Amino acid sequence: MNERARPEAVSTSLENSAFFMPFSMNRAFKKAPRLLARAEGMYYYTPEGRKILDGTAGLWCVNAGHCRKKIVEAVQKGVATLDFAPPFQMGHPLAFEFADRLVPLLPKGMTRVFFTNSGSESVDTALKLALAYHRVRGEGHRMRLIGREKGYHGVNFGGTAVGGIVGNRKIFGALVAGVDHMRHTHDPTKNAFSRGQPQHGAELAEDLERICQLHDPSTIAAVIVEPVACSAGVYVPPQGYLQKLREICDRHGILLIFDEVINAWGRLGKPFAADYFGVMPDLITTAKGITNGTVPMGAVLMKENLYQTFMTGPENTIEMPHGYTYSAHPVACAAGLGTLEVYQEEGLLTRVGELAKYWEDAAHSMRDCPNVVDIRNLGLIAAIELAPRAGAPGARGLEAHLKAFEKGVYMRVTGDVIAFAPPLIIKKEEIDQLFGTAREILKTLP
Ligand code: PXG
Ligand code: PLP
Repeated sequence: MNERARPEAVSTSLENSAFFMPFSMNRAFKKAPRLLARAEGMYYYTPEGRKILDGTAGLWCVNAGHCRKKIVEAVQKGVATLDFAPPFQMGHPLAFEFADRLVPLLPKGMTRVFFTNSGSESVDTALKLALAYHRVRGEGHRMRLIGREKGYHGVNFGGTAVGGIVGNRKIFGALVAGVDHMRHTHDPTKNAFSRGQPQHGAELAEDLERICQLHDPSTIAAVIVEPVACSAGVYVPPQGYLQKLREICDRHGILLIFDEVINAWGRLGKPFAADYFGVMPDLITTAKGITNGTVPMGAVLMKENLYQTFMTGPENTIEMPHGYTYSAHPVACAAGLGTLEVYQEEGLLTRVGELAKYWEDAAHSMRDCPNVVDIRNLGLIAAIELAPRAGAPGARGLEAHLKAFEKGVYMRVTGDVIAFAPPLIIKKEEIDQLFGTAREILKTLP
C-alpha cells in the first residue's frame, strides 16, 4: 500500500490533493472548494446537503435533469450485462441499435453515425473524416480547415486549432497547419439586447468568401462552426448568416460541419440546430446530451453520400482507419438508449418551443440591472454580459458565480458573461428563481 492510500494519510483538506483539475483555478478552488455530492432532477446537493438549482444542465449536457431513473437503470443493466466489447472488427448489438434509433431524430438526409466519447473527439473525428472524404474522392488537395473566431471545438489538437478562443490556444504552440479563421459575428454596436437572432450581420459570412479567394477554394476541405457559439459567451447567428455560409460552401465544394455538442438535443426546441435554422450541414458533431451527460459519449453524424464515398474501395479494406477503444462503448450505448426514451416520453426535444418566450422575457428583464451591457438568448440559452470592472476583467463575473453558489444557484460564467442553459425540464418558478437570484446578486455587486 502506498502512503496516499493509507486511510490515516487521507486528509479532509483538498489543498494537497493529487487531482489536477481541468479548466480550473486549482489553487483557489482547493483552498475554498465547491463540491457537489448528489443530484436529482433540477438540483444538485452539496456534501452538507445544501440544495443548488442547476442553471447550466451540468456543463450544458444534463438536458433531461439529473439521475433520471430510466437512464440510471439502463446503465446499471447495461454494465452488468456487457462491461466492454472491442469495437474494431467486432461489435455488440446496442451499438447498432442505438445508431439506428438515432437516425429518425436526425435532420433529414443525415443517415450515418460514427461514435466517439466526447465532443472533442467528435470534432477531431469530423475534421479527419472531411480530409479523408476529399482524399478518397481524388481531391486530396483540399487540406485546409476553417474555423471562426470565438469558436469552441473542444481541446484536442484539431479542435484547438480550428477553435477561436485565444486563451485556449495561445500556450499550445502552432497546433495544426493549414487552419484559418473567419471573423466572429458579435457586433454589440448594432445588435446589443437583440431578442433571439440579431438582425444585423448576415454579410459577415462573406468573410468565408474572402478566405476562399485568399487560399483558393480548391484547397479548403471543411468549415466548422457552432450554429450558436456557446462556450465563448453565447453568440447567436445573425439572421441569414448560416444560410449564406451554406451557399458559399456549396459554391466551392467545401464541407460544412455544424458543431452541435451543445446546440443539439432540444436546447433550441428542435432535436438539432440544423432543423431549427433550416440549414443542412454535411456533418454534425455532437456529445453531451446524447447520454444526458451520464456516461461519456459523442457522435459524428453524416449525410449518406459521405458514408457511401467511403464504401467504394475493395470490401476487404478498413474504410476509415480511425476510432477509439471506447467508440460505441456498450454502457454509453445503454445510457443513450435510456436517454432517448426519456426525451421521447416527455417530449423534451421540442419542449423548449413552449418555454422560449417566457425564458426570453425573463432574461431580458435583467436589462435594468447594474453593469449589464448586453443580453443574448435563443432557445433555452441566455447570456447576460456585464461590463468588466476597471483593470480587472472577469472579476465581476467570477464574483457573481461565487455568490450565486452561496445563494443556491449554479450558473456558468465565462469572463464577465453569465450563461444560463438549464435542464429542459425546468419549471417557470425555477426560471424565476434563476433570474431572481442573478438580479439580487447584480444589484449589490460592485
Ligand atoms: N464543441 C463544442 C461546441 C462544445 O461546446 C466541445 C466541442 C468539446 O466537448 P467535450 O465533451 O470534449 O468537452 C464542446 C464542449 C462551458 C463548457 O462551460 C463547454 C464545453 C465544455 C466544457 C465547458 O462553456 N463544451
Ligand atoms: N496510446 C496507446 C499507447 C494506446 O495503446 C491507445 C489505444 O490502444 C491509445 C493511446 C488511444 O486510446 P483510446 O483508443 O482510448 O483513444
